Amino acid sequence: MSKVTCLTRILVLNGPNLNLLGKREPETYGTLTLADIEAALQTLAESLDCTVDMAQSNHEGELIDWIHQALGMQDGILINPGAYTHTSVALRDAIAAVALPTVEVHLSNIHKRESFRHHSYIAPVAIGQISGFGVDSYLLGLRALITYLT
Ligand code: CA2
Repeated sequence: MSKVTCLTRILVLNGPNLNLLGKREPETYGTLTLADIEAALQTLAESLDCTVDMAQSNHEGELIDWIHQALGMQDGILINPGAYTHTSVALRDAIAAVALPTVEVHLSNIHKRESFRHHSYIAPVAIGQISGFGVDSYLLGLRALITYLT
């Protein structure tokens, strides 16, 4: 008997300033670096039989280009849009346009922070939002996305 494995492909995107994780403001965002988070996602991905392609950008257009390129290449998107969560109609339109199942994640609980962080342009085009659990927001988000897709 032969076993056929079908890897689910997930694009993991991080938005502006998240490259500073672990280097600034540990009281708000913790001490883990983005590399630590990506390593934890990679380990989980292996146990969930999926691949994760991970990237971070401080530039809105670059994030949008990567979302466009995901069409036909990826099965879903896990994204922490950073501050673009609260400002970017363009990012929201890109996610809506490719229509790939998308999970929005945040390290901090955006709903118990400043009021300008309470609104997300991304949430209405995402299948769900996970906020406030640090690195676990990403890990829970990946699990939820894989469960949704399979
Ligand atoms: O809690 C989150 O994950 C956020 O997406 C983080 C964004 C913030 O604008 C969102 O409202 C919530 C900010 C990311 C900035 O990351 C830094 C990391 C270390 C030092 C300074 C900023």
